[in-house]
Amino acid sequence: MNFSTPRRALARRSCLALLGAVALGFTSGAFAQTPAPIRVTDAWIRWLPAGLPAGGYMILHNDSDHPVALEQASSPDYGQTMLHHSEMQNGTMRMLPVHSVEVPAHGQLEFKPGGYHIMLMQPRHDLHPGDRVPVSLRFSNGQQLRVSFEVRKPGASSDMREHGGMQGMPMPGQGR
Ligand SMILES: [Cu+2]
Repeated sequence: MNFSTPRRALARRSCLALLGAVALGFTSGAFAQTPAPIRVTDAWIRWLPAGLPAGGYMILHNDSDHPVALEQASSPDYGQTMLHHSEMQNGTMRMLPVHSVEVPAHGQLEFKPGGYHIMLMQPRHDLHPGDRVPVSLRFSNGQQLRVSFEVRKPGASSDMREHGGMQGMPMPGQGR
């Protein structure tokens, strides 16, 4: 009810993180130290028409003394989710799956068009610009975050160019 004091808000968040970790069956070793606080800002999904895979972008902030890696992303609105990195190879933009993405201690890492992104595939229903999509993020320190991503229309011309390059990507399961 009352979120007026920062201490109270922090305690609630820690409690939620703990519950999430217990539900997933993490060992007690994960709690030998306080889970490092990862924050997410500017979370958005690039809208594409009718069932095409969409890219999820955000900025990860690591306020802790240790590097923390994003290991998994999932969303109830999509049947399959992967972590991808876009790279230029022989003049063509290609997307490669990555197992984890490390955020440096006291640093940040941006998921953005042309770089790291969450590949959101098999949408379970029609999504439109302005919609909000919940995405769960799991980190190497056991922390879990549920983040609300805003669906946005592709705007800049660079977005469109990259999209053109994405058409030639290997489909999930074929690439490596
Ligand atoms: Cu991708």
